[in-house]
Order: sequence, then structure tokens, then C-alpha cells
Amino acid sequence: MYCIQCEHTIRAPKGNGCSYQRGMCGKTAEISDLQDMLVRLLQSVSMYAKAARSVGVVDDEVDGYVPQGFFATLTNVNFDAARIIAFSRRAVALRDRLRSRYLAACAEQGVTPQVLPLAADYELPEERAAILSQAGRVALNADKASIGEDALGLRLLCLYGLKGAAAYMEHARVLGQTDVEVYARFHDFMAYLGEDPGEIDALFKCAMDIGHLNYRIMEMLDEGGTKTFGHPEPTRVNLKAVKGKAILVSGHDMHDLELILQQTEGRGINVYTNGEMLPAHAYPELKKYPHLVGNYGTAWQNQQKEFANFPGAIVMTSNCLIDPNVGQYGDRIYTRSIVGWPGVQHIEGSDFSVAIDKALALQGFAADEPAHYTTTGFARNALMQAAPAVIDQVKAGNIKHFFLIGGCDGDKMERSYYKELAQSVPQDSLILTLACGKFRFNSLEFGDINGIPRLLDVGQCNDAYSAIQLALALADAFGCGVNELPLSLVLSWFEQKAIVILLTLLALGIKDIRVGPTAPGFLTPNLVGILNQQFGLKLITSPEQDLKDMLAA
Ligand code: SF4
Ligand code: SF3
Repeated sequence: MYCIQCEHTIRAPKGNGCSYQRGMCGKTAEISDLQDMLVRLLQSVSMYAKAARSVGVVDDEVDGYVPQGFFATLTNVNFDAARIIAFSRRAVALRDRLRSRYLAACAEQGVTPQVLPLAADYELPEERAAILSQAGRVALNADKASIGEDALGLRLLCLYGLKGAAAYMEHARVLGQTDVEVYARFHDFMAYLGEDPGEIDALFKCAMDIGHLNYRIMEMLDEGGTKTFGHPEPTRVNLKAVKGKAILVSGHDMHDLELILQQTEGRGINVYTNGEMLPAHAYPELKKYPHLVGNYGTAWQNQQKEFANFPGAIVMTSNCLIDPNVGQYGDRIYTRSIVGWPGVQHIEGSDFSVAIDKALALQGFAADEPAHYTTTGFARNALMQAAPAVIDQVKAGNIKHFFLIGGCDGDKMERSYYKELAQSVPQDSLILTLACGKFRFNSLEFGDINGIPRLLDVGQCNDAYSAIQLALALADAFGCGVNELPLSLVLSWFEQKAIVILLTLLALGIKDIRVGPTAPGFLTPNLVGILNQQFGLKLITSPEQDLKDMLAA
């Protein structure tokens, strides 16, 4: 086992990366090895997808499948060996079909087929034991001795960034957004990373190109969300329980939430959002359901306590899932799409009856809790509508600084930094926040500046796109670049979606971003130094010191 893809990863002095029998996330060595195999096979599909495009063969099923399968290998997504093997078998079947189509098209057009790397024809053994015996060969660090630590770290930066992009592609696809050009670029990167010789300059360029690609993917996702559910509107959301039967919907997939809302209408069940689903309350086509009563719980690392106390059914539409057996709710949690846990029931298709029946059979909340609210929904449109008033307040000297404080949450003590920072920014500052890191402070009262709320919840992690649009609008209004704005970005990272958002911000030329709580384990000190030199990227220190430095800049 060798996995180093998230902030949880085991660090020195025990060795860099999770390389024992079990990763910090609960992933076993077997799952880790099977996921590495899946990644290799998906890369082989992309090698053929790239070659096939050169003779005009595009396979929509392959285009949709490769990012979806890749998504299953993100942190806290799929821990089920049988499902990972099934993903791999489907990858092989699709690749073999594509290879036949490619060779047939070459023959028809009189074109000599390209000589693809050996990895393009990698075969998957029948038996699980035989698959696992090849783990060493497919390990992501297999060639570390020959390419060196810096090149490996950069390759992993690209690979993990691309995983994040794949996850957003899948979220966009679910909302009806696909783009053949985006898929073509995605296959190019997958194929390249499956055979790259470890050249530092080329890998740096690849990382920036993935960042650019992801900007387009976030735009697609924004379009998918707003076309399907309307533009988010600032909306107050109750964070406390309401008496009655209950279903909790977690993850990022709002299409699933809509299906659940439709299927529970008139059934006497209250629907709650959890974690990254919170911003769903702001979309007109979702908030119109009166039985969408509130948000229950906070970020993923608190699941085992919060889900254990939830007296209803729970549906995990995407990441982040952690061991449900600890809190003993494995019999009332259901997984969807790419998510999996051995023994947990998986719902395929669009019928949620099994979860709904479970919710009806469970007790639900016996009484209302005193309500407590947070406000969400300051996505692109709402921010643009607020922009003229914000600009006026800046000109009048009432708003002096903007902070973007957000990203993934996690369970390290050092993450209290983000709450402390949000609480200590000056009163004449606005705070934009997004992703599950916001649960550190989104239930606190921040007040307003002449009617403009000081805390603006932009949405999910992918809604970084909306925050970028506001930054561009402000820069335009003030006739300067984004880097000249009194804007400081302080991000928390945990998994691969955060990595690709960081790559997007860097690719857009945004400088002096702070990240924490620690540097990614796959980035060597050398690489951290280069990113600091080129982009001013810094690690967080203390809220006091960083605040002083950000305000001085
Ligand atoms: Fe370790 Fe993170 Fe990999 Fe899990 S996903 S094995 S915690 S590096
Ligand atoms: Fe959170 Fe997993 Fe990253 Fe979408 S849900 S931000 S950690």
C-alpha cells in the first residue's frame, strides 16, 4: 500500500504516506492496491480514447465512465473491494470495445494504428489474489527511484488534481453538463500521467493546464446547477431538529436530493441536508419543498457522532464517507453512485423507497429543538447583484478588506485556526466562505456592514467559481488586477477537490494564497519552495501573524 493523496496521510517520523496495513481514513491496504489498479486501467482507457479521437472515434460512454471511476478513488469515497473490482472490469470492457472501434476506424481510413505504451493494454487478472499480487507493479511510486522525489511529487500533484477535476466532471454530468472538448483534454492528461517520464517542466505545465481545465468544469457545474435548480438566493437555514420522521442527505449531488424531496412529498418525512449539501437550501427548485426543513450536522469528520444521533435514514450521495460501523448506523445509511462501504446498502437508479421505508420505520425526532439559523446562497448571481452596493461601500471606506476563508474541513486540532481567523478579521472586512470548512464558524453571528452581511456563504467547494467571478467583477470595477485587490485567500485542504481548486486559482494567476493546516505530503520541500517563489503560496502560521501580514499587504 502506498497512498499519500490527502491531508490525513501519515507523516514523518513514521514515514511519508500511508504505507501500512490501513490508511488513516480507514482504507485497507487491499482497497488501496485495488484503487491503484483501477487508476492504471482508467489511464489505459484514456490512452485509447485519445488515440481513437485522432481517427474521429468518440465514445460517450467511455467519456462519462472514466471520470466517474476515477472519482471512486478519492479519499473517503469507496471502501468496497467488490465494487472497486467491478469498476476495473468495466474499465477493461470499455477499453477493449474502444480498441476494436479504433482499429476498425484505422483500417477503414487506411491509417496505421499508433504504437501505444504497454500500459495501454494492461490486463486485469480474474482472481482477486492475482490482482493484488501485481500491486507493486502498479503502485503510484513504483518508479520513484528512477525519477526522483520532486518529479514524483509533481506527478502526484497532477494526478490528485485531476482526480478532483474528475469528481467535478461527474457532478456536472449528473446535472446534464458534458463537453467533448473537456473530455478530450481530460483523456490527454490521464494518458500523459500514465506514461510520463517524470520531467519537471512538463509536469508543472500539466498542473497549470489541469487548473485551467477545472475552471471550465466549475463553469459547467455552475451552469448545470443554475439551469436545473435556478440561481441560489440568500436563504436562512435552520440548523436544529424538527419533530418528525427524518431523512438526512449528505454529499454534493443535488440531483439526488431533488429525487428524495419528490419521493417523500406528502409522506410525513422531513428532509435535512448535511455537510456540503447545505447550499442546496438556496436553490429555488429545491427550497420550494416545505419538507426540506433544515441542515443537520456539520463537516464529514463529525459523522460518527452526528449520524449516530440522527434518528432517521441517511443517504450519502458522494464524498465524504467514514466508517459507519463506529457509530452503529450501518443499517440505516445508504450509498449512491461512486460511494461504497462493505455491507452498506447501495441504491442504484432513481428509486429511494428503501431509504424512505427505513425513515418511516425509525422513530424520527420526538420534539422540535429551539431553532438556530445560518444563511447560505451567496453564489454568483447573488454576489453580482450585491456587487454595486459592495463597491459603493468600498468607495465610502466602509469595507476595507475581503477574506476568502474556506475549503475542506478535517479533524486536526490546528484547524481551529480558521475559526479564530474568521472571528478576528477587522469589522470593516467581508468574509466569503465555501465548502465544508465553513462549519467551523457559519453558525456564529458576524453582523453586517450597512446591510451587507459580513459572512457570505458562497456554497459548495466547486462554487469557488462564484467567488472568482466576484473577484473578477471587483477588479474590473476598480480597474486593477485580482492580485491588487484588498483580497486575501486562506484555504484549508483535505482531499483532492481542494487540490484542483488550488491549481485553478494558481493557473488564473492568483497569488499569495495561504493553505493549511499542513503542506500536502506529496509536495517535497523543494516543490513547496518553487510554488512559494512563483506564486507566493504560503502555509498558514498563526491567525494573529497571518492577519497582520495580510492586512499589511
Ligand atoms: Fe492515507 Fe489519505 Fe490515502 Fe486514506 S486517502 S490512505 S488517509 S493518504
Ligand atoms: Fe468537504 Fe469532503 Fe472537501 Fe466539498 S465534503 S469540501 S472534504
